[in-house]
Amino acid sequence: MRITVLAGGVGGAKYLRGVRQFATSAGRADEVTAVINTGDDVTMHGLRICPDLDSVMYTLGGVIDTERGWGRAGETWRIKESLADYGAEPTWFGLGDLDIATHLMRTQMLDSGYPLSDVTAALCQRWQPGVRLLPMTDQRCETHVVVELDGTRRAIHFQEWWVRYRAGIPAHSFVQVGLDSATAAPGVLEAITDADLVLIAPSNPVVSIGTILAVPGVRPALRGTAAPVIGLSPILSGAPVRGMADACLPVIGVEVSAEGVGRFYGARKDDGILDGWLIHQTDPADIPGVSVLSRNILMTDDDATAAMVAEAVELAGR
Ligand code: FO1
Repeated sequence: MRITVLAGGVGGAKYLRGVRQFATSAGRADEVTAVINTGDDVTMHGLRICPDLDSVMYTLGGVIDTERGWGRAGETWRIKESLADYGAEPTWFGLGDLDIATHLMRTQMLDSGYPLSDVTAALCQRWQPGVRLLPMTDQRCETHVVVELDGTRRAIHFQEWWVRYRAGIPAHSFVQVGLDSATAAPGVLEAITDADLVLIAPSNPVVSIGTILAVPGVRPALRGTAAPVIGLSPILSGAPVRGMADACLPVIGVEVSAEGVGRFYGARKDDGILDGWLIHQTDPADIPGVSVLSRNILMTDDDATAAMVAEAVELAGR
């Protein structure tokens, strides 16, 4: 089978470990393509940083810091400390020494004119993630957040809202800078239209999955593909397991629940993208036109996640 997964960072990376395990399990040799959100990307200290691509690449490469969910295991922070001694801003964003090697490689390749998809493929030569990683677009786009700060309303980068302010200042809206003029990266639309199964990872529905869906051509590809589109709810018992989906969903007026997110994605027979929706056994969800499957969806380990993928395949078969 050709399986295509739309995913963001930390939750998406964990989910992709399970998809990879399912795809390589007994008697299977599925091809997995992951389309990754790049709206979190940011330039700092002259380096282009792609948090979601790196979380997925490091996680599947076995070198992620599992406690943080981002950056490298065994990290040191000498350069960060030395930058802070120079008073170089921002000091609130943690760039590890090992991680900086990735950003230096990416930045010099981008500056030489290579598109982000080629850069990603080159970096993956080293980490061998075992799935094909595609950025959602090669064009630079960034999620900015319109916030209320010191009595004035202004836009700050998503990373500043999330890392510096811990999503603790009121957000009025998310702005996906550059997205309306972006084009899907090479292979992205084909990966959706030619898939046998499309999976929506339990990533942030607003700033990760929502951003991928906003890339021109992606939503029509999802609505037109012959493949079933099955999502895994990122909200269990009214809250995300990790991350800040509960801080983002209210900003766009979506209820923080499995049902709320499922309705936000919508049924493909209407103007949405879903055929199926896996939710946690504690959550009710009635989404007209969507087959809802209720089971334990906690990704406790790769086996548990792989079992969920098997469930999605079974649901897709029906
Ligand atoms: N998240 C934090 O909470 N604090 C950090 O200092 C931080 C640094 C960082 C550096 C590189 C990178 O790839 C990710 C980093 N993240 C950090 C995580 C990042 O903000 C989030 O993982 C994604 O943007 C949200 O999915």
